Order: sequence, then structure tokens, then C-alpha cells
Amino acid sequence: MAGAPATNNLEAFWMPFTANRQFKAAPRMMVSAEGMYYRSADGRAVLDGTAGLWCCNAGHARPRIVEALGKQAAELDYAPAFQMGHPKVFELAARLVANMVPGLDHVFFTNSGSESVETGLKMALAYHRARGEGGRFRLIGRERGYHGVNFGGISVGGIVNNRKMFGTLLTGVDHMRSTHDLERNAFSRGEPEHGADFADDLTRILALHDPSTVAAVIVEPVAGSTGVLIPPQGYLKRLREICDQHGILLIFDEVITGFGRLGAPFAVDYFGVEPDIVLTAKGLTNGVVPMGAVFVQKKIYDAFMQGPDYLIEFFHGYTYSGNPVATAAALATLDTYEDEGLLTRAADLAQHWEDALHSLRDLPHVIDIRNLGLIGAIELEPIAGEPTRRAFDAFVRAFESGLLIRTTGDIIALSPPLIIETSEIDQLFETLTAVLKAVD
Ligand code: PXG
Repeated sequence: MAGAPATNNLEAFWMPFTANRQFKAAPRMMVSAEGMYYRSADGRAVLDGTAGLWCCNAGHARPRIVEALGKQAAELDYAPAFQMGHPKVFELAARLVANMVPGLDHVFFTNSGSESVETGLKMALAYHRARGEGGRFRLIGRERGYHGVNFGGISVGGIVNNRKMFGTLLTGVDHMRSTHDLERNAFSRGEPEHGADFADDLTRILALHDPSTVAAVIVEPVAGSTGVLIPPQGYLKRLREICDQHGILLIFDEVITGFGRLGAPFAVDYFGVEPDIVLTAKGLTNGVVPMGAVFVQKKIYDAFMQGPDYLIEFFHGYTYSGNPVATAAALATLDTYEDEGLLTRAADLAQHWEDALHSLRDLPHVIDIRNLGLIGAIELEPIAGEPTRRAFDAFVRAFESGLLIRTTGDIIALSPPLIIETSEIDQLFETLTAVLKAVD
């Protein structure tokens, strides 16, 4: 084929959620990874402060997962997902349910967080309709919510840049206020004290639309992508109560919080609040192959199991729902989590993490620090007229200093693999301290 050698030509690949021109002018390439570290193309070890993109909860190149992938590809590479099955996907569903709180006892497989979101929203609408309440067609999300990038997800999501270019989106959607309240809650440790009353915004929206028209409320228990917004004490419980009062389903998007991030298997366990539907992906397969899972309560599954038994009950699914190789990766990931106690390990590290993170409080430009489990955020004062520039500068400097962080707006987000040692936590924050002292 004509053209420049492939490795020298970065042009063809349109990169996702990336400043393409900046990247292609000064590429940041990872070429391998093991445990807590990536290796960059120029041969440097880079400490993974973000578990990839919040997904490699057990760290990198974990032997059981690597082995399972190769074995499964050789044994059964693919089985049709519709009207056919393979044993391991039933085993995986049963194991997932065993790790979840008792009520959420059926699982539907997808290939990403975005697909889990679409699946959950469609289930909510169809559930009400199957029960003769088709008038419940509205979906309520939240400002600054992130629910992936497909049309349902950006409609209920609340990030303007993810919405404004894409037309009219879903109709019948409204949004609660975000719970971010720097004035009252800056530098809170763990769940902020003020703001359970943000849940009353749901009551206001329900009064406007009439609660009998609302199918579901969807929230991230901890909003990740918009900069780690920790729910105020009592907020999620209050949302549950309001939904219960009005027969509205509550959906938790646990794509980030699922699989141990908070120090409990799921946010459901951590907060003791039980939604009707739980959306997951990312940590399900340790990020190695794409897969998502939607947990639903029995009442939802049962509502669909009607009519002649030869008819399809739910007109939804993906070619790769429960793909054998993804399934094998998920099973091996669960084995790894169980062997190493990773689904609760963050609870042991949380205090050390919190203290180390909050030690950055007096550095230049820091206007807030937030944490929960093994999640952390440092909010920087934006440079006047140049929003996001300061945090992006920190991101590039951190990478050059051997540390991978994430930034969103002018917020630095941290979410290391759950295998991190306390010495590595200290190393992470030492590097970040030097970076924050150096940024303008
Ligand atoms: N819901 C939530 C809560 C998410 O965080 C998705 C859905 C979509 O998942 P997929 O697999 O379709 O990307 C996500 C994804 C970041 C970052 O750094 C976060 C996500 C993805 C990429 C980067 O904040 N979250």
C-alpha cells in the first residue's frame, strides 16, 4: 500500500475525546503495562493513577485474565447471542448476582457503559408499559451527570459539550440540579455534610410533570467524569424515598463505582441504598475486553416473562452480549478480585488515600479536594479566559514526570488500580505536588 509507514502516520485515526491536533503534534503513547505501571513509547515507567480510564481495577497484565483470554479464544471464540447460549455466560450471571445485594438478581449483558445505559433506560420504559403503565415515559437525569455517549445517555446526562452538537436528543427528559456546592462543602472529606436537600429538586420536577408520567430517575451514585462529585450525606436515600412514593424506578449508573472502587463491591453496598436497576461495565472485565452488565430486580425481569413462551420477551440485545471471550475475561477478573480481596481493599486504603490527597490543600490554585474510597479529585482555579488549560498542563507535566492522571475541565481526577500499595500512594502524591507547584 502506498503512503507513509504506518507508525509514522498518526493522521488516519480520529481519536475519541482527544485534542487530536495537540496529541498528533506531541504524542503520548503507551506500549506495555504490568501491575501498577504503564511503559511509555520512550521507555519510561508511568504510575497508573487512573486505572486506565477507571477500568483496570486489578492492575495490568493479570495472569489469570491473560490466560483465560487465550484459552477461551481457542475453545469457543463466538456463539450466537440470540436464541443460543454457552455455559460460561450463565455461570457469569450467577456469580455476578451472588456478588450483588439479594434483590438485584438478573443480569443482561452489553459491551460498554454507554450500552448499559441505553439498556437500562429501555428496560425502565418497557417495564412500565408491560405492566399497563405506558404513560410513564419520562426520564429524569441530573446536571453534570455522565451516562456515556449514546443518544439516551447524552439526553439524561448533563454535560453541555456532550449534548449541544447533537440535535434534539430524547424528548420527555428533565434534569435535577447537580449536588456540587463549593461554597458549603469545599475540602470535605468523604461524603459532604450539606446538600441532602438537593434531592428535593426531584420533588419540584415531579410536581411540574406529574409523577405518574415518570418512568425512571438515573444518577451516578458518585459522579465521576464531571469531576468526582460525592453525594451529600443522606442524598441518595432521599432520592430512593421520593421514587418509592411515586412508583418511579431508580437507576444507579455504577460504571465507575462498581467492582470495588469505593471499598465495597458496589455503591449499592457502600451507601445502603437499593436501586431497581444497576448499570456496570469497566471493572467487570478489568478493562481488558469490552463488556457491560445491567442488574435488575426480579420484579422487572418477571414483568417481561408473559405471553406465549416461544415469543421474544424483550426486543433488545447486541451481537456481542455475553461474548465468550469477554465472559471468560469477566470470570477470571472475578477470580482475581476474590483471590486478592480487591472488592473491599479500597476500604483499608481509604484513610491513607484521604490524608495523602488532602495534604495538597495549600498548593497553588487548589480550590477544592474531594475523596471517597479510592477516588480523589483536586479542583483548580481556572485560568481567566482559558478554562481547562491549567489542568491540561498539569496532565501533560504529570505524564512527563511518570504519572498518569485524568483531567476534566479544571479538575484532576484520580482512581488508581485497587492493588496500589501505600508507598505508591505516597509516590503518586509526591509527583503530583511537584507538578502542581510547577503549573502556572
Ligand atoms: N456511565 C458512567 C458513569 C461512566 O463513567 C459511561 C457510563 C460510559 O461507559 P463507556 O464504556 O461507554 O465509555 C461512563 C464512562 C473519565 C472517563 O476519565 C469516564 C468514562 C469514560 C472515559 C473517561 O472521566 N466513563
